[in-house]
Amino acid sequence: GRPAPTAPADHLTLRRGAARVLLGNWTGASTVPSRTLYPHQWSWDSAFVAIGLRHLSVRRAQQELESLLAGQWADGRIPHIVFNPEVPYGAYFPSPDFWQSSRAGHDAGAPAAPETSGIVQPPVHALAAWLVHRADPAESARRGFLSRVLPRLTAWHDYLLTRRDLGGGGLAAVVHPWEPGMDNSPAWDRALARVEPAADTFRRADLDHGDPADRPTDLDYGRYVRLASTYRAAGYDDRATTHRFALEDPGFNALLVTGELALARMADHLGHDGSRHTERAAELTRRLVDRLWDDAAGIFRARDLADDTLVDHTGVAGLLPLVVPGLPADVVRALTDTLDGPRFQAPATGLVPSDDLTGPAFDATRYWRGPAWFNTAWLVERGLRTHGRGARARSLREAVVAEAGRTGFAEYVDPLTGEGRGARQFSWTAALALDLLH
Ligand code: 2M8
Repeated sequence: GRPAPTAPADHLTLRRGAARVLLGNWTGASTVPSRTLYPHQWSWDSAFVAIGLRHLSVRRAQQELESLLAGQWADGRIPHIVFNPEVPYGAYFPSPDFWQSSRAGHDAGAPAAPETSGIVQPPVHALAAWLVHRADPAESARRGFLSRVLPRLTAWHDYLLTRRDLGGGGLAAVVHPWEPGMDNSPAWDRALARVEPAADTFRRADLDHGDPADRPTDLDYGRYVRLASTYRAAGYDDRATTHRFALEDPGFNALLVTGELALARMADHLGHDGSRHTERAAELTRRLVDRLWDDAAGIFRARDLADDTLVDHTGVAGLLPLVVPGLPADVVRALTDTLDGPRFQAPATGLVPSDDLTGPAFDATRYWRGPAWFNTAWLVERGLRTHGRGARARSLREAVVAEAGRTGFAEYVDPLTGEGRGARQFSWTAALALDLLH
């Protein structure tokens, strides 16, 4: 059963609590996802954080994105981690000496400093930049915010649509389970089984702070390390390596569509012609539906480029294309039916579980194999509003706000019991709850 609800905190208390989390996790130029588990800057975390931070300080929200962009590579990629040199060695694995970006990634365009990882995360940044701009257009204009970030965000999307179009189908592929942000989702199990795990010569730092039952397994980590070190050995050059792991993820590509639409608005706002981006968004939307929509299952699925098939797996990433405005109406209808059907209905929280509740791999506590997350709920809420499902959006919004407050801004929530899991005072949980309170 659900734990007894605490007295419903009023919105003012919640806003203050969320603000305290964001102030506490601010390092001076950016925000750590968690002081304990994730002590550096993460790519899509920063985008979500900026979306919430804009309600507290537009200036800081801009800085959040700008400091991430300081780690961008010359080939356009935005790395999934920008390392803070002041964090002690061993506080997080894999650390800068594993990725060796400035040396191993030199030819691919890694900056001499800061040190970064060599892989990427979902492209939420253009949407975040546009929302940050809109929060205070005058301050944005004064600092030349859009004109500084637009070329960089364009280069980022160009990287994804050229170097990462590994299937030749006009979508971006992910080459590591950390890239779609849902590390140990069952969506990757079949593809990962082809990867020989690295010998256990590394030390996981996550288990110093997290319950092993909430985290990926050692076998998962062995494979994560193998894939990353193979990429590193190829100088992180997508042309010089045959990726053992290459999939088109529906969440990642749906975010790329919303990102292209945001770039179009930014370009128009600056008096440039945004139509190139509008056209790209329309083309990406068509590809997304052609290549990843599974009509029989009523959900989007990942495409495994090793054998060019859809992965037989149902997870929250397959609902995220709801954020795409140009989705065909019958697809939207099927997606909202799936959202409200037995596979995703978690009455203990009202949030959206990360995995099919009725599926064989569902695990209520283990990270991206079942728990409900706040960033995916925020995206689904936005998608519901985009498609005129106002009442349904409202109930999800209320769930996000209530659960964030009740769990002390937990990283994720057991969808069967409502118990908070993982880190607390987690940045994107606070940021996105704050956003939905506005
Ligand atoms: C988790 O991923 C990192 C690796 O990038 C980890 O497990 O150490 C994921 O939840 C990812 O989506 C998130 O961006 C990151 C930091 O919050 O943690």
